[in-house]
Amino acid sequence: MEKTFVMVKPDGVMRQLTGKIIGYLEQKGFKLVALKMLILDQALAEQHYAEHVGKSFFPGLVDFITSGPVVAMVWEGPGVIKGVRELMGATNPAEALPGTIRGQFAVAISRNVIHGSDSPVSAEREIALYFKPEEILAYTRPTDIWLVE
Ligand code: IDP
Ligand code: MG
Repeated sequence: MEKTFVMVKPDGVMRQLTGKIIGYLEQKGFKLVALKMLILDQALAEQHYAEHVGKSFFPGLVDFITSGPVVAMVWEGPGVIKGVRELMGATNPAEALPGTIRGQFAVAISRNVIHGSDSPVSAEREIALYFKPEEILAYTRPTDIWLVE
């Protein structure tokens, strides 16, 4: 089954939005299969955001993402990679549609509360950055028969 990497960023944790964000993905029907709380060090932050090295916002982004705890997760479900991106809303919360996580909970691009992998290649890379294979759980929910054909 398709998997993606999702992270509640330090602003989301500090603003006590973790439960709401997890609840939002749970209500949709996606399955939480791995979760940990951690504070990123410089090296992990630079690896996580490797594609943005050299951009003007990169130093600020690394400072921010290492500034407090994050909640790192793996979510599973049909179309979960694109599905989570759509539920997150646009990168800039000013452009995120009402009803999306960023549309509801954020106003600034540098404080947009959630990260989600943007492609299958990113998902695989990001999951491996944060989780060992044995930390990703396989289980059946009683609701699976009502959610997945
Ligand atoms: P994404 O999080 O929607 O995938 P990316 O383009 O991958 O967006 O950028 C990673 C993160 O870097 C964004 O979530 C945002 O927090 C931050 N960011 C992106 N563009 C800017 C910018 O122009 N100024 C400040 N921060 C930015
Ligand atoms: Mg991105």
